[in-house]
Amino acid sequence: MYTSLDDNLDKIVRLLKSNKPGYLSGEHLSKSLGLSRAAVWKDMKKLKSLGYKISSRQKSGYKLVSKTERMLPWGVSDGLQTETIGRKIYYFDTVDSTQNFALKLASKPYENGSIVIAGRQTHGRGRHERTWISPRGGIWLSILLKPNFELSQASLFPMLTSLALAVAIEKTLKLKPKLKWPNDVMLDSKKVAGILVDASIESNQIDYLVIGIGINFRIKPSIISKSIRGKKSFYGATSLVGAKSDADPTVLLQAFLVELEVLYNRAIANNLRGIKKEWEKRSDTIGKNVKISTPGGEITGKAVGMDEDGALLVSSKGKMQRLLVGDIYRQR
Ligand code: BTX
Repeated sequence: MYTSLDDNLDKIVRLLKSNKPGYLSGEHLSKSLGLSRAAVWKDMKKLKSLGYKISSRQKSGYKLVSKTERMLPWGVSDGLQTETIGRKIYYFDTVDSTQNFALKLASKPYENGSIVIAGRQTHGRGRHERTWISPRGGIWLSILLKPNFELSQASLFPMLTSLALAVAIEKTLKLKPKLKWPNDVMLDSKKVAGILVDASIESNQIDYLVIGIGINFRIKPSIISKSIRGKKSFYGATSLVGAKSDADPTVLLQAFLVELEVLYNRAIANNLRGIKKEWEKRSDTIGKNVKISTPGGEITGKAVGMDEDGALLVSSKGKMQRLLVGDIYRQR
């Protein structure tokens, strides 16, 4: 695991970057960092194994040729314009589920806003303990928040998160994703990202929330469809960018964290006006005839809108139903 507190690696990358395109001598690096030459060499080896291309020459030292695609903590925090979200970043090259690790962090102090990122997950989770396929090339992350909210506001978070992600995708990749209630981000009618919110409640207040976001950034959709074909909840997966695109996942991630913090602060200030409208504008659900599986049974009707808590309003058999949880199995 790497964290944003892994000082040496962060400092070496900064020094190499600031000296681009020249070489930095091992001696200069070891003096600036207060490390032995052998320790610098070891850290260089570590950085190379993390995907940084570093050229080393015996007489000249080290030169950064290109940065890594991995969303390492110091790369994500470099230039990140947020105050709370992402203040502390944990990165795993491989982990069972970022959600599980973030849930463990929840009991510790000073972790409000911490994020956990993984290069790949072996046991990624969707809602209701479904499997979330998380190969390399995706953005798999969890965000820990400790908001002072009432329980009834928990349903806001899938809405805020999916909206923030859609806006960030629009801004950074110039794509037009659609939102499917309650938590899917779609491209070409296929799922490109999913959101999961685990909440811990104490006496009707939210104690903490862990928001899990899975984004198929640069993956082969066939890997996903092969693994889950035939499941009722699967309606096709797609990737935001193709294998040959040079789009940088860190740019999208940073933009997303900024948008999310803006919306989160608006929710804290109870200024939700406009958010519902922004979500509905991108919605692929509103106005459609839908079939929804809910804990109370199946509902068929027309999705007419969403309320400010993120609940879906469905007109069914002459009655208006307000749904806080559910899965849409058909919409047309
Ligand atoms: P969901 O219940 O809405 O969607 C899960 C369903 O989506 C699966 O049953 C399957 O049909 C389909 N699916 C699985 N993997 C993919 C994929 N990569 N792309 C498209 N469709 C897929 C959505 O739950 C919540 C996903 C949250 C994932 C994040 S990743 C970081 C964090 N850690 C973790 O374990 N989960 C969250």
